[in-house]
Amino acid sequence: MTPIVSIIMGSTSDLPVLRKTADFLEQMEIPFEMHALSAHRTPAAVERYAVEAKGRGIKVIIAAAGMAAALPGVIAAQTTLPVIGLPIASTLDGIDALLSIVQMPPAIPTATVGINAGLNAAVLAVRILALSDPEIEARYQEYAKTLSAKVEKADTELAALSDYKFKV
Ligand code: RP5
Repeated sequence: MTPIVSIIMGSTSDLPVLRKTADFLEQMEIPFEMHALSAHRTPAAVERYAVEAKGRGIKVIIAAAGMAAALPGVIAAQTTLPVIGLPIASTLDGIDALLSIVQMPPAIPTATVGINAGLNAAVLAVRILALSDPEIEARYQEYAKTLSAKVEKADTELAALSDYKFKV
């Protein structure tokens, strides 16, 4: 199937975080691709990738990088696709990457998720896709229900351990 989400990482050392991203996209039955490209080490390949992504049918880009994380911004500068920036805690607990990704100049935004928030990057991509695809929307709604069910179950278990029960 033609991928509609593209996961790009600055280095394969970022892969452990991106596994959560890939797992959720798989769970939502979203065709995706993964590549390692670096804004600093392979700038020409990043440019080629960013310019061609939309024409290949990609609808959302998830770009992960650590340190002076230029990758999401450099891609966002060369495409009109939504780019989700995922800061990786490689050095300085990821604060360096977070600020590099989130502090984009006016008119070139990246939708930045939290440090190492691989799942959130995937969920945001799915929400964007769900806007124009009722089947993805339905699958996402089912997933969202499981989240409520989990908290309700945890709450019931907590209530069993104490006299206090929060009532709404
Ligand atoms: C960034 O530098 C990568 O995204 C990675 O988080 C970090 C370190 O890369 P490696 O030296 O592990 O390849 O560009």
